[in-house]
Amino acid sequence: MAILDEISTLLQAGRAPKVKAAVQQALDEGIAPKEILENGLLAGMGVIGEKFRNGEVFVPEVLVAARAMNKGVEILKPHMSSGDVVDRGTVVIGTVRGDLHDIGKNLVKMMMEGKGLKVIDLGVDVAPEAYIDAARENQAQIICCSALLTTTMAEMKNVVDALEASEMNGKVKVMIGGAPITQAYCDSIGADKFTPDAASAAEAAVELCAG
Ligand code: B1M
Repeated sequence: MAILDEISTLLQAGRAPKVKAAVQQALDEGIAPKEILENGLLAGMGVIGEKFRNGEVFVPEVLVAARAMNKGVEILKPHMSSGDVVDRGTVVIGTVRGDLHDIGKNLVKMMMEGKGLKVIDLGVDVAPEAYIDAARENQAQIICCSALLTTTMAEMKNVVDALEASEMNGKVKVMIGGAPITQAYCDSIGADKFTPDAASAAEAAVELCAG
């Protein structure tokens, strides 16, 4: 669809206000929010990621594209939530210490809120103790850690270890995800659950809270 290609192109150019307007236009045309996300916004981010890897664009371009992505997601967010006032549990989420990537984390948050979970968002560059303090303060059932760098994913083990050493051990589950994360890594650090994408993370979180 033309408007989805336009969203992708505008995002790649980092035109945040125009991305917002185009996302709204796509919604007005009756295109499903999930399709706008996957075939418009994420498609554009995929192109930027590929160009970044190949050295065709650099950090500033990626940054403005990421900002445009977040603005587009803001418009979609109310349309992706179930709207039902249900309380299925509380989750603490953040990107691990040393890591500033938050687009995937924000998507996970959005999907979880859409499933009726209360999400406490700690942002990026989150120290292990901060996850545990927030889980304690908010009586959360799950700590969710996102990491995009192979150099920062090791922080997830620090979160698991800090939790095990605290009085919260056994009361809170740890879920992990992000591009470099695998099931094997999850098993190796003793985290409770790995999911590869935002939708499956939200489903797993609902199951863990129910269990
Ligand atoms: Co960065 N970066 N970046 N970057 N960046 C990557 C990740 C990289 C793969 C690019 C590349 O080289 N091809 C590479 C990592 C290489 C590696 O570690 N092996 C990289 C690098 C090297 C860097 C810097 C070191 C670059 C530099 O400064 N020289 C630097 C690090 C800064 C830091 O964090 N300390 C850096 C900086 C940046 C920007 C700031 C410019 C920007 C981030 C802006 C922002 O997030 N606000 C940025 C971006 C945008 C990217 C790419 C292009 C896109 C990432 C993204 O948002 N993808 C990325 C290349 C790529 O991935 N193609 C890259 C879209 C997003 C929806 O996907 O986050 O994977 P993702 O989330 C998915 C799943 O992984 C999953 O759900 C989401 C969708 O369903 N998921 C979870 C995520 N978290 C989850 C948690 C869960 C479950 C599922 O449970 C809890």
